[in-house]
Amino acid sequence: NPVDLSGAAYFPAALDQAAQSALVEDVRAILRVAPLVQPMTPSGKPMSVRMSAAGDYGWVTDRKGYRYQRRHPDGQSWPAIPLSLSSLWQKYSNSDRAPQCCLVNWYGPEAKMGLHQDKDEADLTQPVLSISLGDEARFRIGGVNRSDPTRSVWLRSGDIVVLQGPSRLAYHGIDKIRAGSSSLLQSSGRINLTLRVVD
Ligand code: MD3
Ligand code: FE
Repeated sequence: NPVDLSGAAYFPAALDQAAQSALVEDVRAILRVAPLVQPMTPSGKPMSVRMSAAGDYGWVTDRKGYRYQRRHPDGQSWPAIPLSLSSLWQKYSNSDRAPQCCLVNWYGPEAKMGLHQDKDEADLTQPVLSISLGDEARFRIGGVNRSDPTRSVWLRSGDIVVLQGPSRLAYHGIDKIRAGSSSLLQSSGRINLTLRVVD
């Protein structure tokens, strides 16, 4: 059962090694259809995290702005969300909806993600489910105001976090990756998967 993490439900070590390896294979299959891209913020700065997605929608950002869209930047539809991931949504999310997006974030050793809120989804009462795979990452979560105090936790491979309730609008980010802390992936790096209801 979960640990309270600033209102989020944190399930450390929810996935065993076999489940983690199976998810990595599912991610590799997604990436064969929808390769990782280095997103550009609207201001023209490249993000250090590379991204792809599965499902009806992917989240993209470029000089035109950030948004959910039904196609990869290369033009193809996103691949379907694998059953392994929709099953985890069923088990952990407490949502009555099906996930419409599985965002794939890939972190190299130097990648990070600044403090931000997720509010591009139409219904912010729907949860977001996060799965961490590979190297450990220092995750920071605060409150609904950028200036609220934050706390940090190292997310490890196999951890699941369900963001719902007040935590759904909390500021959060990834400060750093502990490169080489996991041998799950072929190289050092981290994958974060987030399942979302978009519209
Ligand atoms: C708190 N991803 O994709 S996962 C993101 O590790 C994102 O890649 C981070 O922030 C990552 O938007 C953090 C944990 C997480 C995901 C979604 C949230 C925390 C959240 C949405 C609302 C509040
Ligand atoms: Fe986020």
